[in-house]
Amino acid sequence: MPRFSNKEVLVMLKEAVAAMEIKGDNKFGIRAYQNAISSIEGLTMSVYDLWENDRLGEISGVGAALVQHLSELFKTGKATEWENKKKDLPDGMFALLVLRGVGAKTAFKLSKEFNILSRIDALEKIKEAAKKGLIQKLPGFGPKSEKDILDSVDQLKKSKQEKQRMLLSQAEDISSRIISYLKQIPEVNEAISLGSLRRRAATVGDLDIAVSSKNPEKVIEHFITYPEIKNVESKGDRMSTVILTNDTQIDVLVSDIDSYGSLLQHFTGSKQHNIRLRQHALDLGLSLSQYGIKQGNKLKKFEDEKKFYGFMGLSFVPPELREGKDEIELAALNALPELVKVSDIKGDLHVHTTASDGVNTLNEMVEAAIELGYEFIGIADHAPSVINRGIKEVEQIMQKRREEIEKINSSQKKIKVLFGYEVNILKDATLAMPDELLKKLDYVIASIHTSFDMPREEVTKRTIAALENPYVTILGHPSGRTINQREALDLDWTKVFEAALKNKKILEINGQPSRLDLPDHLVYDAIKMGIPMMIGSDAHSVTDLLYMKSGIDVARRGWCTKKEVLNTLTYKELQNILH
Ligand code: DGT
Ligand code: CA
Ligand code: CA
Ligand code: ZN
Repeated sequence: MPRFSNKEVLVMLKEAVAAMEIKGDNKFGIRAYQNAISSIEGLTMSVYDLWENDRLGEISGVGAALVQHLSELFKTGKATEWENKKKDLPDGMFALLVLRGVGAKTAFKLSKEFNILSRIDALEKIKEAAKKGLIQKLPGFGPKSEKDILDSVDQLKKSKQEKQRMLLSQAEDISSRIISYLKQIPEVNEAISLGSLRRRAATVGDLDIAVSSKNPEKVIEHFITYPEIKNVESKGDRMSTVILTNDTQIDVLVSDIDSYGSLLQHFTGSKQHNIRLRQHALDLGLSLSQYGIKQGNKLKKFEDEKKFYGFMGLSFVPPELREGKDEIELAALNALPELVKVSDIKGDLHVHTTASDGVNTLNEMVEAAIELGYEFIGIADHAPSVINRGIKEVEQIMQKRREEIEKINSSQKKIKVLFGYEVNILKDATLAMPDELLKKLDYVIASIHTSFDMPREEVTKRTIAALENPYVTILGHPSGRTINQREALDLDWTKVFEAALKNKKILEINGQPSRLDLPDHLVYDAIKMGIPMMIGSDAHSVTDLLYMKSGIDVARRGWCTKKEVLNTLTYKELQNILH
């Protein structure tokens, strides 16, 4: 069975709801499905994973019946109940639900009117009808709704055509497999990834791999026999481009050992950085290439990059900074920032456990944090729902949790455990937990997990309201994006940053590979204004704690030094800042 993604599950649930609406099903039945949808939309874990761990029942809003449907879906590939609901309705209508402004009733009406029976040509047919101006003639429709439908079809097409960029983490997996393959032959001296991967960009288009060798031809011959290759696009003495079976493009570049440094510099980019560097070289009467630096007719070769930069009077520019800002001017003054690094991190403040949607217990997460050498670990489970359980019960849960944490803190000296929650910023801009409970915590991460699609002004106000709450410490994954899946919230960042500064709040750099949020260019802007960052792994398991490294990548691309990052502080220093 395929592993269904949350997104796929959501599409199926939404189609079932649409069918129920058309058939005029019972309101409570529909409500149950809608609750499940909004709760799955806010989940940070995969529903499929939860099923594998027999924990579907723990998703709030997902009752016994839905647990059974989901289990059937994951086991057999289909959920009979949902299929039955859609029986007797034209299949084509469900393909229309993805269009902006098209709900169940509209989709049904359009599919009847234009005889759209199958999913396959549904969008083509509706586009045709819109182009002919037939939609605006229907009762209840007008020129505006017709244009919306047309635009929305075009947008969908475009986003499907655009080749998706890989997540940095995926690119890294592929590149490390290729590099270990390359290193199987003794002719490979060194091999590393260049381009956007080396610059640690959040997404990567193609992979660029550099090799140093005394025998470049042998390296190329070896490379093109890599088993995952679908097609060899080009093959030269020192260069080859291939496409893998998963459609990833790989450029391999081989150089002699004595000019490897120049090759690294040249193909690490970015293009903008290289353009500026070339200008800097020209000003010195030099010209640059992947083979070295030319002064008149004389070519000087460089074994390593540091010497390459040094020859032009520049200090080494870390790859994360090579984006064409003012890194070259600063390198000339030896004034580049000393970027934060993994070993500066003294703890993690965004960690989930089995108390919410994590897969490891409090004790397991604490043990793992000790292994990592952390001084502190902040447990920030999703806060228990006050609406479902009532204040009294939530208070008891918190009391019990506090005792568990105290017990760990008093029984050993290696690590301090902090008690926080990740609290939802609701659609109406209030927090999902009242102040009287928030103030009992060591700190609070406030995050948006639902209703992402809000107009700019409204979602900005919603975010600022959270920043103005005196008990909120950190704004979690502030942009709300998930890469390749969900756009960032349409926030007015200047206003958000001003509010963070004024209220002395901290912004998270969330290290989950598909979030990487705050995005790097916004980190750069925020720290310029003096707003501190907290790098959180958002771990939902022991191994996820390593997402700290991905967060560090983002921080470095945002020019963060140690002093801008909260969790480089010692536990003592941190205590003064938290509640
Ligand atoms: P990507 O692949 O879209 O994620 O971004 P990059 O930065 O890896 O871009 P890519 O793969 O086109 O090129 C790698 C680096 O090589 C790029 O940052 C600049 C450098 N470079 C230098 N000369 C050339 C050239 O002639 N063609 C290309 N494509 N890149 C060059
Ligand atoms: Ca590339
Ligand atoms: Ca390339
Ligand atoms: Zn979250």
